[in-house]
Amino acid sequence: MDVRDMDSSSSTFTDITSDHGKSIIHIDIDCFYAQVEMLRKPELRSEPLGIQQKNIVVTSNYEARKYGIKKCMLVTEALKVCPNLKLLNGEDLHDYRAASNKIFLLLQNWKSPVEKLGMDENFIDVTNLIQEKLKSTNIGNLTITGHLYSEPSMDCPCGCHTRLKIASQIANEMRQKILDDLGFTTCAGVAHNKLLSKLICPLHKPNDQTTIYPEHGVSFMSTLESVRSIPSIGSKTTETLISHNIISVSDLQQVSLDVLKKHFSSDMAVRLKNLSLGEDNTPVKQTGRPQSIGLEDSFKTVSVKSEVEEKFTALLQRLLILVREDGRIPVSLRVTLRKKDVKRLSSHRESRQCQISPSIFTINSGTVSVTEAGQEKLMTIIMRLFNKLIDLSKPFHLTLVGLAFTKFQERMTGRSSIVNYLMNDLSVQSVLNIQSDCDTSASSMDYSAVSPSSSTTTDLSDAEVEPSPKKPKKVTWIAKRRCLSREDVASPSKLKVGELRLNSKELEKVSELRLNSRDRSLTPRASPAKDVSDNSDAMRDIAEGGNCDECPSYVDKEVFNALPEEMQQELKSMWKNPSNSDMPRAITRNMNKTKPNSIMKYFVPQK
Ligand code: DGT
Ligand code: MG
Repeated sequence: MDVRDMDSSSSTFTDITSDHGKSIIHIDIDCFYAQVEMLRKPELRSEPLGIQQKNIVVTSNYEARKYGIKKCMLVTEALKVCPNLKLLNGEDLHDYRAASNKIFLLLQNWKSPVEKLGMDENFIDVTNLIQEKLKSTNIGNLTITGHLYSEPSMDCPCGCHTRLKIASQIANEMRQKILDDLGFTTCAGVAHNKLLSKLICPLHKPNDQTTIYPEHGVSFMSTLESVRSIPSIGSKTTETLISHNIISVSDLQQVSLDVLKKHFSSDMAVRLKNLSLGEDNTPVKQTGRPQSIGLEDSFKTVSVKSEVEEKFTALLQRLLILVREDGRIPVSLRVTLRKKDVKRLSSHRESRQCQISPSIFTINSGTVSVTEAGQEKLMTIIMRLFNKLIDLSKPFHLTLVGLAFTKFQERMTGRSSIVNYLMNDLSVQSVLNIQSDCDTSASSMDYSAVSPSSSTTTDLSDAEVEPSPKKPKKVTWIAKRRCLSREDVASPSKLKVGELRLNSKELEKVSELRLNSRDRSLTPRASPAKDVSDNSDAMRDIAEGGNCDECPSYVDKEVFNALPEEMQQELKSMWKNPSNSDMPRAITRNMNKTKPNSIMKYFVPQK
């Protein structure tokens, strides 16, 4: 009997029943850290190998697993079961992260959304790719590549079996490419949703793949012994479920929705029920850059402030390497502690975060770095946040400290620069040149897209720790200049280039305006603005472009017309006089001597 039939309210708890439209692949690298080490030293392949972090073996190769080495075994225990276990220190994650990024990049080749999960797992939504392939595939000859969880009794009328067969072939191609190009063996799971693709993936490991058809979701889920095996069920939910005697996934399938609603919110109860039945409609979201970059260090106990400071100093050093690799400038810092609490069964974390000034960071030859003074400043901020979390007048015992940069300022000097939205591309370059000549600070000119914080902790209003970076204000100015008459807009004297900061929503708005404007424009466009490093080219373009009475062809006339008369006049005279081709340097020299009504005053970096 279908579990659904057991619950009279089942028809109300799911709106995703029989939606088999998607085809999702989940790929997981076999014994990931161990494979990275074995690729570096192939002689390790034939030996039992464990990767050690602190006193724990976090993973081992399959040779070691034959001896009974399990993930997260204590080193002492592991050496008991396998005395000849070769141990390598895996605390430096640099190479693992680099390998992880290569795999993620390689998977982009299939032109389908790829969502990275942790270091060695990726979801790929191949739904659209399959639609394309179906046009040229003889579906009569299709077979599953790899294993099939269970043979179907009949074909599903929606065609999902055919689609999943093609998906299994794509999964095989992907795994082969990862092996050929990067040397990693992998496992894959193929299903119509993320949940089933992830859970079915390890069924035949290592180096193999499994496909499951939608109609077997319920029976497969019922084989999972613990509700904790369901990826989105965390320790708290598990605790609550167990306390109500719901231990296995089968228990969760059979409990009524009404009972679940007594212990969870209505939405959560429905979600739990759906998951237990193998139903999941969460989309594969293309992974962008991480929303936060953080590191944690756990230990037995630390109860002295100076020791905490040492831990934070070491973490900060490592974190700054990650920031350099990432290339964005952090504008928010979070400190996390785990306090030892004998009264509570589960450990708990507390966090505080505050905004930090982007000026702490410098950019040298395109690389983000921090001076010693900057590092001291960061440590002062970290310890202030620590003081807010810990009452130092009382004894404290910590088992973990963590640091994370949680928001970033994008350095947009290329295609996405805000100035792209102000003017056409060539003139954009010239504006950037003014900036690069006038102002060497990291952020004065940059548009900052502050990514949403992934933090779930309470934000601390911490103006006293560091002044907040300015909130975006200028988008309305730009937007208005795109579509409103001059009388409608505020005085341009407020436009200081240093204030051009947009958040992503605002950027979208401006982008939309810009696209509309482009659609209307008949002017042929120059190629997109490059990262500006060569002033002379940009200025030559400006000088050569002044062949029109009103303004050069590369200037967005709509924006130009929205400028105040005085500004238009000044620009026109500048374009008429090619000798202005050395303008940026002239501006630098004369910045403090500009006439009261000079256009230059609008480009003075904000002090
Ligand atoms: P697999 O997939 O079963 O063949 O083996 P792995 O090693 O790939 O295991 P997986 O996919 O769960 O995790 C990927 C890597 O993440 C693994 O190589 C080491 C690391 N890792 C896994 N679990 C833990 C953990 O509990 N703590 C720490 N520090 N690292 C872990
Ligand atoms: Mg793995």
